[in-house]
Amino acid sequence: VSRRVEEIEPLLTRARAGELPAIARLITFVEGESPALRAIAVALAPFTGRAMVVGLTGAPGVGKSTSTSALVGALRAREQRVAVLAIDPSSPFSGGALLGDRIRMGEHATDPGVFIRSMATRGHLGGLSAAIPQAVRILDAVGYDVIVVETVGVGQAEIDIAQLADTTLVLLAPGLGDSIQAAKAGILEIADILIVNKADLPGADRVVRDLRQMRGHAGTVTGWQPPIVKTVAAQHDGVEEVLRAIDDHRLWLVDSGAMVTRRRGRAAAEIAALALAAMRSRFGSTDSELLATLSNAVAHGDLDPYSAADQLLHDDLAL
Ligand SMILES: Nc1nc2c(ncn2[C@@H]2O[C@H](COP(=O)(O)OP(=O)(O)OP(=O)(O)O)[C@@H](O)[C@H]2O)c(=O)[nH]1
Ligand SMILES: [Mg+2]
Repeated sequence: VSRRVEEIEPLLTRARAGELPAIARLITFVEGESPALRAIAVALAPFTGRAMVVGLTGAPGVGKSTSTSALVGALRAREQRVAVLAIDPSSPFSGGALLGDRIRMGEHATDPGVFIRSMATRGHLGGLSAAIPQAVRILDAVGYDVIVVETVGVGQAEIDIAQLADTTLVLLAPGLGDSIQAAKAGILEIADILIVNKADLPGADRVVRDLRQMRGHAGTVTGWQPPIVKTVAAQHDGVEEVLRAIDDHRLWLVDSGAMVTRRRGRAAAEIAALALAAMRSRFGSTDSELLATLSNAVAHGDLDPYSAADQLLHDDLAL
């Protein structure tokens, strides 16, 4: 490992100096599941844990990318360095999302304090749960103050984002029956901050009312009740309020000790995802000699499958 660390050291130095191509290269390593990732993780571990990770999720077209862009602008005004990971779940729902994001976040394209990257999760065992945390670690270690992770709230993705983020923003908008959808998907349970975007359209106040009702007594146990913020992201309206809500939530996280608990939970999920992926690649291949021998024994009734699995895990043959 040490030799490999030396090989990647110049790249890490450039990335930590804020050179965008070097940072992009590191993220490409994550996407390609490069063998260099191990050495990168070893070298970067001491620099992690400083960034604020903000998750942003919601139904397709609700205004996530527009909101992210507005949020980036507001954070830049505070002179914070910001990284954005837009997760493309490679589902039919996200057609054209990447091109659209490039246009909507284009205003930050020439700002050296902003890193924007779309990541596809197809091909990763465990999707978001395996790859994205590693990308977040890298962006944290190279010095971004805030990392915004945007995911479409389809299927499992929004659950993963709540696990990954310190603060999860859930976006809704009028006209899509969104609040009802949200309740069904359990989105309210993962929201630290609820945002009703497109407040310029009719029906926004009704969504706010619905949310208030559904929110009910949420937070009476934890001490954090998700605030509801109205925005018109397309006009940067309400973005300062969102930023204030994020600040408030961060203070609560630190004061209540929830930050430590959340980050420990995140680390546990990361370790489990990596361990399971390693086990799958080690034991899942049907061409292993040990597995062939054990299968033969089980098929002949010389061994039961539980004992065979134990032997496979311990990598020894004790027939
Ligand atoms: N009227 C109105 N339109 C908005 C507002 N915010 C965003 N939009 C528009 O809504 C459309 C979708 O916005 P996006 O930011 O791409 O939404 P998204 O949630 O990122 O979409 P996907 O990534 O495809 O899931 C765009 O045409 C935006 O211009 C708003 O506050 N008011
Ligand atoms: Mg988008």
